[in-house]
Amino acid sequence: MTTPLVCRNFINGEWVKATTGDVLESRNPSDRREVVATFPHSGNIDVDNAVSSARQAYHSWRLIPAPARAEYIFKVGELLSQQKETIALLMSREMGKCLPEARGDVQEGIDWAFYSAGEGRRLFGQTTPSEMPNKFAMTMRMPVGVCALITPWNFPVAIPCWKAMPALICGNTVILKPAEDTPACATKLVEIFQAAGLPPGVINLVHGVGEEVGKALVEHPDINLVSFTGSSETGSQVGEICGRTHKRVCLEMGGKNAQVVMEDADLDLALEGAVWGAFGTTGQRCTATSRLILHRDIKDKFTTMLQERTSQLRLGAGYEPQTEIGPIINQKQLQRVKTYLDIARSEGAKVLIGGEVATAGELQHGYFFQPTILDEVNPQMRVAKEEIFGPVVSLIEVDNFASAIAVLNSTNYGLSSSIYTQDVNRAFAAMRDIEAGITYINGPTIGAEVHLPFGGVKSTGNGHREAGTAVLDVFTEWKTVYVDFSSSLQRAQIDNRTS
Ligand code: UN1
Repeated sequence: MTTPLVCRNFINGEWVKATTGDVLESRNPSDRREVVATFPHSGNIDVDNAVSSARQAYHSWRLIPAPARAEYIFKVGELLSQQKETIALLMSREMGKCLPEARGDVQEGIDWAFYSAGEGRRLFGQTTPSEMPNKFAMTMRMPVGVCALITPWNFPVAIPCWKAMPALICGNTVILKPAEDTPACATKLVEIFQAAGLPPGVINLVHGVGEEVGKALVEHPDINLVSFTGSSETGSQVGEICGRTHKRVCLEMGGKNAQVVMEDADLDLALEGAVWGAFGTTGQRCTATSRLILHRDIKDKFTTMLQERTSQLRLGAGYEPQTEIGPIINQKQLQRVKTYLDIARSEGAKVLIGGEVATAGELQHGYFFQPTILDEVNPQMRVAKEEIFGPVVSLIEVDNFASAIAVLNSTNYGLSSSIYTQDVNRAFAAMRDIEAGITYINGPTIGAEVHLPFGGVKSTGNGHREAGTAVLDVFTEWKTVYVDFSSSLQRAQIDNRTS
């Protein structure tokens, strides 16, 4: 056990306690006896202070040329690279993911820094002919203003980076409200932004409880934009408040992602994809594979292969070298997974393997759930429709390609999707017909790259995309500029046409 890290809020370039004086604890999900960090239980005054600091900083930050703003982010990337191992270790203790995955999480932040730093020299607008002579027309991107970034615990470095970095390069200032489960990771990340020399107030960090600090930020009249990643329940509330208070809002919510395995698939490849997609990060990715849609001709064989491979997976603390499946983040989520197992049983699904909380030996001190396969699931069951966010995958049998796609599309969500087939015609039909923001052909549902749009259709999102150049449309407003150099009043064509 190590001494708990003492986290503070970061407001206007200073590390400060909550004005309430209260603190909360972040515990190790692999061993709940260990307090990883204490962090401020902030209140409305802390939120007000952070918003006014970000507003103040905005006036000058937006005027710094974008290539110069991007240089700070490049520096963040360099510092993150230097501290990758330390932060990954901390993440594995605080959030539970296996060390190689924790390194991957930090690497995603580094990739973001170097990718988005280049954007400082692009931020392209358009020039286009005017309909009038001696008149020039163009578009340019403007920052939106002060942005509240509300981030989840499952990618505690990558997601804050993929929101904050483009937001800052576009000229906005930000307030990060990280999940209550990962305050230490957020603190280390913001320390790096500070070390990169960002001016005071450009990035602020306010810790606390979502229903208090998150809500206060979303309701705050001086916030211009909210970018939220988290549950659909909370996302709906965030969207409602932002609608009422006229804020731009980017929502990234749940998924019920499926991998289809057709009868012509390379089954060994599909197996590796299914195990990684379903059980990587203990199934706690919004892109995790939670349904396997299996063609009836390969169903039995594939199920046997999957069961055998799953039975070999080793549970443990993420920082133990042999571990393949880490803990669930907290008691509440563990209870949620247990409840879904009760629902599955009561609806008639068959538990092929797993299905219980794991308590053997050292596991008793953490929140572990056995990797679980549910068989005989039909698309109407709740376990086939609702997000579980744990190491549970449901098997659904189909007769042909058309029903595979219909079953895949039969949920309210539409984030990630995958199909394993050797048939190029089916692959292209799947790309066209699957209702999801991301489709993988012969790859698992997880593994999105930073320079491509990330997000989902239907109830997964609200039409925005993060990552890639698409994220610039979240963090900027378009300005259209007309320059008339004719020295005369030229009415637009609509007001000028004779016929
Ligand atoms: C998430 O699924 O919660 O696509 C984020 C991936 C990662 C990000 C996942 N780049 O697997």
